[in-house]
Amino acid sequence: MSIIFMVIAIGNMCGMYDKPLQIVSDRESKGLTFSHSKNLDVVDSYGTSRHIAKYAFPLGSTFTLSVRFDLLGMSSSDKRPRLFQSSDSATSESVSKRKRVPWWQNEVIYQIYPRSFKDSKGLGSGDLKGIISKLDYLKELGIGAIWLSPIYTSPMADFGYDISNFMDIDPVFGNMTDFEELLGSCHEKGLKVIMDFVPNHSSNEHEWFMKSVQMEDPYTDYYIWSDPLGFTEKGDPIPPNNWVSVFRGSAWTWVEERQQFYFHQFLAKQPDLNFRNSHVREEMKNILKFWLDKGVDGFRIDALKHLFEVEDIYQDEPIASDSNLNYPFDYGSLCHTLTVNQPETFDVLKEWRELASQYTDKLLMVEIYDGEIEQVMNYYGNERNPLADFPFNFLMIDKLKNRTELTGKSLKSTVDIWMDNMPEGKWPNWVLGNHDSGRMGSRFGEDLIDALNMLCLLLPGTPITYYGEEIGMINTWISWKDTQDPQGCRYGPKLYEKYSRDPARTPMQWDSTSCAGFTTHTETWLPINENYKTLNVKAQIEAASSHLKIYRSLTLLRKEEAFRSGKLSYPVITNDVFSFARSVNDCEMYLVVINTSENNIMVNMHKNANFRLPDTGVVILRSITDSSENTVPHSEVSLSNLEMVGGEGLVLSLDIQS
Ligand SMILES: [Ca+2]
Repeated sequence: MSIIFMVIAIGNMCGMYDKPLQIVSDRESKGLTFSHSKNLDVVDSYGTSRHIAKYAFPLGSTFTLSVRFDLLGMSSSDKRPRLFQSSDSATSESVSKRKRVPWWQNEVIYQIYPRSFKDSKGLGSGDLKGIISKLDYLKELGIGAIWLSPIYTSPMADFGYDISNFMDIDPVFGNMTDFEELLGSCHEKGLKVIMDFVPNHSSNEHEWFMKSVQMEDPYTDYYIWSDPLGFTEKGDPIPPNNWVSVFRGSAWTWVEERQQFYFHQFLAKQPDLNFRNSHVREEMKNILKFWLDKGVDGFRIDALKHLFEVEDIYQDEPIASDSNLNYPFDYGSLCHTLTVNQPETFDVLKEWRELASQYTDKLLMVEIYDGEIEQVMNYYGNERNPLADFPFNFLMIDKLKNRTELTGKSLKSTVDIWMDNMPEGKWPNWVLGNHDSGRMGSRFGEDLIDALNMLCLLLPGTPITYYGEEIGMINTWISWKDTQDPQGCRYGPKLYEKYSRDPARTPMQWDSTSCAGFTTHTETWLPINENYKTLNVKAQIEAASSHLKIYRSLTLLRKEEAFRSGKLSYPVITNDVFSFARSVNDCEMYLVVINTSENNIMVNMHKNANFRLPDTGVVILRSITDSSENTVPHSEVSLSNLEMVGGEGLVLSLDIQS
């Protein structure tokens, strides 16, 4: 007798295998792995018959699978085939036993730089309607949330990080109706929406600042104003201290009208708000409440460590010992002891946490670039005093600057720094690129793109993917004439290339038509990378294998319980090899192996191993650079002789029970 049922129902069917059984599924693959302690006959959609104990379902493709197994004569311990399903259905036993976790621990967060994602109006720069038109793409990608870089009303001196109205949408991106449509459409599709929140400063064109200049109450002290220390012989006012702006030059700008300086950690067009003023604190809470009440799912809090400066501003910061830096201009020429990570910052973050806690499951992630890991970890808070859900983990950007610095050993120590310092009970995250850093393919090498996405999506924690990294977009060279980024502009034509963030902000490459399908206009706000004719979404959907297909497979694969909650271990770490394993229930293990070198190598996972691995594994995914017959997905490979091309990543499924 045969029973036919959908694979999805397996979790509830355990215990019914007292008769010969056939499984037939024509359901689109969710990346399942089937395994059993006895060999079974499996016929896949290609008509290939296999007599095996393990079968990795093809990822991201439609298939028909038939499995026949005769349970008569099996011992009772054999009677439960282990079928690991990756559907987000709650039918699986292991999923139902797991304690409820907030959505952001299960999902991939995808950062959209709205100006560069998709233009719906034919103006050459992206907008909200453009994002709405690509939601199906995002859903199919398998991400769970979008984080939008700022879309608020802004004079765009720092591309939206200079906000003149925190509660409205800039016309460049659309209007509030468009935003509400975007939010509603995302929620209909099961996608969360995270807003950028930029509390440290406003635009100098914000009405608060204009009223503050006029000393109009209650705005007089909304910003950080200071009398001059004195005047030079020429009659120029002298700033109260030596503090330098992140974007170079004095952090103080003189206002004739008020006969005072105001302080700005960033551009002069971005005056710092005075968080010692209770009205300012209330205003910022009202802004958060405004967006939470609209239904947004969380915030990415910008430049938080800059929120407070010491109260007594008549103190200089010490000069750094690095003589390569140009004092008094470069930000790095000072040790920032008085202007970052001040204790009051944590009090304000706590207020925001308490506000967010009045809603359900709202995510607070904070941007903290800091060389001292303890400082970064402070933003998690602790059990008694929870603060951010996580500060961004920028270690793979800060610690590993290029291919030479990226080795198996350095990757391991970089992962360890986060995992070892993270407070008890907190949740990790992984960032490999963003709007402030170069594209990962350009920093480390294009051969590593798939491997780096494997790393980011399969380590325990929340992955944050910058738009375009799923197709392996690389930095675009931008001429001085085309440079837009204020950080690049302030360093001038000779130095701008070192500092400009434009190369990683160019338009998304959708297809090979004119302007990469990004806009119908003939020009774009930043040039499109010339490689768009071959490197684009459409080409990668149509290709037999592509970065995009690997990425989609990874978002499916990480729904497996082993990746959601499994243990993390490192079987082999050498200069050339970074490997990690994720396992659950002591029976199924996934192994991720990355060849960090540029050379083809043979890896023996049994040599210098930290624990015993089985003899073989089944290939689930491999980098698109590998075309060897031996590592074709679904094939069984010897763990003593893993052939890997330069920069390759491999994901294997192992049966560790036998
Ligand atoms: Ca500040």
